[in-house]
Amino acid sequence: MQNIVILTGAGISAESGLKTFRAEDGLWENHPVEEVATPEGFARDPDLVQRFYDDRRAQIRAAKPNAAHEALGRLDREWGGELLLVTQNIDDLHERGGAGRLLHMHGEALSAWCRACDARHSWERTLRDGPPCPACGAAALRPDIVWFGEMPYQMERIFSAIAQADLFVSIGTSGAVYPAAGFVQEAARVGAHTLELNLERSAGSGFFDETRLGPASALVPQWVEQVLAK
Ligand code: BV8
Repeated sequence: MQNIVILTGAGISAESGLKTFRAEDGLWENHPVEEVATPEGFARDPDLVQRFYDDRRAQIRAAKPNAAHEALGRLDREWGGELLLVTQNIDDLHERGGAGRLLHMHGEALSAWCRACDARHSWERTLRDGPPCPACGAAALRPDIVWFGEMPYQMERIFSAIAQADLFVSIGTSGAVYPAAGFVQEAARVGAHTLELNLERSAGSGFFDETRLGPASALVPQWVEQVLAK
């Protein structure tokens, strides 16, 4: 077993204190998704959306990677085969957990995107006060986030990694949002073994060869130990 593709969702950062989306006190509870995570919502009320992501950016900066992030960092350092960690999360806890072979398919909270000159800038401050773009000076910065109806990032790289995968592992995701929710079927189609690590069964559980239920901070270090022991 050489080539591994891992998909993560909000559940892997829950134990770092970052809200998930669909839990009862989830992110979508207090902010209707169409208001804060669509280009239409941004056009309608940019201040509401900028404040939503400014708050999340501050929460992310205050958060710390947990044992699940750390274990994936270790796997990345010690795994001699191909490895691609695809996250739906906009936080940087995978990077701070030591992962390098990583991509954010739905964007990053700590990045700002200029709609005037298309430049992207790492961004730790707020955007609500309309700061000028460091490259072109225009007050046209938006969160560098993939909103609903927008094309996720690096889809070719993701599909070519899945096409070579021997093992596909999904961690902390409800399988409710596409195209991410469809990756397991693609992995199964190319003959990869598919494993789900999640607190509860997800919408996609039926597509996995194996599902292990429990908190990521316990399941992920256990699984990484197992894989590296082989
Ligand atoms: C697109 C960034 C078109 C913003 C996000 C096919 C069928 C139906 C609908 C569609 C379809 N194809 C496209 C659509 C439309 C839409 C979609 O899927 N809608 C859904 C609602 C039905 N998809 C899109 O719009 C996508 N774009 O398709 O573009 C296109 C195509 C070609 C060309 C041009 C355009 C873009 C979707 C991306 C939107 N942006 N995030 C932000 O973060 O604010 S999505 C966002 O929601 C997350 O990134 C993530 O993807 C999703 C949330 O899911 P999870 O991360 O799984 O979180 P959730 O809370 O749901 O679940 C947490 C899980 O963790 C639970 O299972 C829980 O049990 C578990 N858990 C909790 N604690 C723990 C734990 N597990 C372990 N340990 C714990 N401690």
